[in-house]
Amino acid sequence: MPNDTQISKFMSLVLRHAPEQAGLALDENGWADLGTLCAVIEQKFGASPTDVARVVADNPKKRFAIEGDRIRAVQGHSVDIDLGLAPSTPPALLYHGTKEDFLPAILREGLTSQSRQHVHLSKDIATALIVARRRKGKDVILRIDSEAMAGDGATFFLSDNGVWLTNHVPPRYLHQISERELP
Ligand code: HQG
Repeated sequence: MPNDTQISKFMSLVLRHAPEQAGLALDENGWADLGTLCAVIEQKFGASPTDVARVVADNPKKRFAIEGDRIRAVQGHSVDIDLGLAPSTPPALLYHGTKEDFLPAILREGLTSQSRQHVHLSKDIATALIVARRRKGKDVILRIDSEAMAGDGATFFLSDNGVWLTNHVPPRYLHQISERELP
């Protein structure tokens, strides 16, 4: 029985960062041929197209979308693609989970997209904490005054799986949430 997590991680790798590792070509909106991907996954993991469909449907973060004979990751890319998302008005406040080690640089430069195409922001503190906990070290949660940012002309996008995306969050919109305010 193929391991769904391994398949999902491989799909994230090739659909977000390194399509060439599966012999895939992404179009300008990030779509890849589903049949080609399934053939590679069958060879690598012994998993069938039905298994791939299950990984997509059951993915806890709904990371992938299938449309007809094509598939893409709904966010998180480092390769230069355009998700084609329409700008969206964010809630008044958004959150970003990170680590204490990154804080001096973040407070100096703001949140920058690093290797990804966008800065990723969460709709609530609980989600931001999950993002922060992916890495070792002391968690830091930043609150973003997204209403003021949008008012000043910044553009926000909402990915198909509920992640808020923007290009850069300047330091003046950031506020560190104190430990006693954390759940
Ligand atoms: C930090 C997962 C220094 C930033 C999650 C973060 C998310 C800075 C790291 C998605 C900085 C980048 C994205 C600056 C930002 N100086 N460090 N100026 N600005 N950083 O992985 O937000 O499971 O690219 O705080 O759930 O951690 O992949 O971004 O710690 O939605 O679907 O640089 O990845 O989703 O790390 O996570 P990442 P992220 P998936």
